[in-house]
Amino acid sequence: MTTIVAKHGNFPSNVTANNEWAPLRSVIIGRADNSCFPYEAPHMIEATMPPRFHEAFKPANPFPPEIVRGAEEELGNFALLLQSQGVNVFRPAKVDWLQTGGYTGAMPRDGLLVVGNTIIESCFAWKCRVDEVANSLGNLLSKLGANPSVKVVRAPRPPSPDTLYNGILEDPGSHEWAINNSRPAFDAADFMRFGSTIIGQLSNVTNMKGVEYIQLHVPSGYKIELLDVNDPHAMHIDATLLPLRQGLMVYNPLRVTEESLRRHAAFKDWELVSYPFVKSVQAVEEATGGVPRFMTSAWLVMNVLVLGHDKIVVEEQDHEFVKWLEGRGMEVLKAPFRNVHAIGGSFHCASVDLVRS
Ligand code: ABU
Repeated sequence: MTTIVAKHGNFPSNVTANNEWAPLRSVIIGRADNSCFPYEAPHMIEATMPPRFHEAFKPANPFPPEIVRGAEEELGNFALLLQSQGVNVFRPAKVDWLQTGGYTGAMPRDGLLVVGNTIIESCFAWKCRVDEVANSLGNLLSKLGANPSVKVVRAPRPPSPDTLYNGILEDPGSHEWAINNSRPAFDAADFMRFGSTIIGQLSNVTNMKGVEYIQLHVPSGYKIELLDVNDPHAMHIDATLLPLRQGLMVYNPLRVTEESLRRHAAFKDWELVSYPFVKSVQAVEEATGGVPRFMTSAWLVMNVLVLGHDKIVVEEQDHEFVKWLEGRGMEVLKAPFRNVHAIGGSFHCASVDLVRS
């Protein structure tokens, strides 16, 4: 693949996103350069990462160079694809994550939650991610925040020493999650917009104080509701729910039930469809040329980006899902993304909607 660099977008006159499916006008697309494996206390790695790769989650361990190169090409291609669809695209700054001790700029969805005109920076649980947004997106946030119609909420620094593991390190079996509730912690990817309702989950990186912190900062009229999710390894909701359009959502049948979804008024009258093709992660890796999924499950197939007007971007190898979506009246744009998958996410993780209108 030849790399053609996407032109940086013109600064949007506003920021506004109220759902995951209205026409996408302006977006941030991540950058993979210099990505390194993130690292944390062993109990967090055990709670969230695939066992066969646990050894890799240590400081100063870059992802294999061919994967980083491939991922950067795929992200550049994704950016160009969106520009060809009339979407204004912004890219993070290039950061030497080995030198900063950080992870990546490829997964901006984890770090920024956009609700209405408000951009909320995540209070990351993982210490190696605390400066991720400042380093890769700090300039963009400053420029966006200079617009009086846009509200940017930067994250407070965590206490030093951090208290999130107090009581857990001493007795790992004593808590449901890998973190306690001693200070706000959340990854933005544990939340999804459904109009004035934000559906979220508690997870190994998101606690109740994190949920309360978001509720405090969203514009008035928005309410967070927590979904009952059956997943002890929970970390991000965007391979669990996939709204395709107003009134139609695919859900992960191993993590949520239709009954639990129906408890939320936001899904009243929605058609809720259980994802039909369950596969092992090994089968997925074989089908995509053996590129390892260091950080994710086979459910990453659901982590796609809806562009609005029933258009969607899907990995080019996900043939069954493409056919299924086309059968549902979606126009599917196929793009290669298997190397980005190795780094930790797919099209939804690798993007942040700034304007959906
Ligand atoms: N952030 C993507 C989550 C992927 C997974 O559940 O495997």
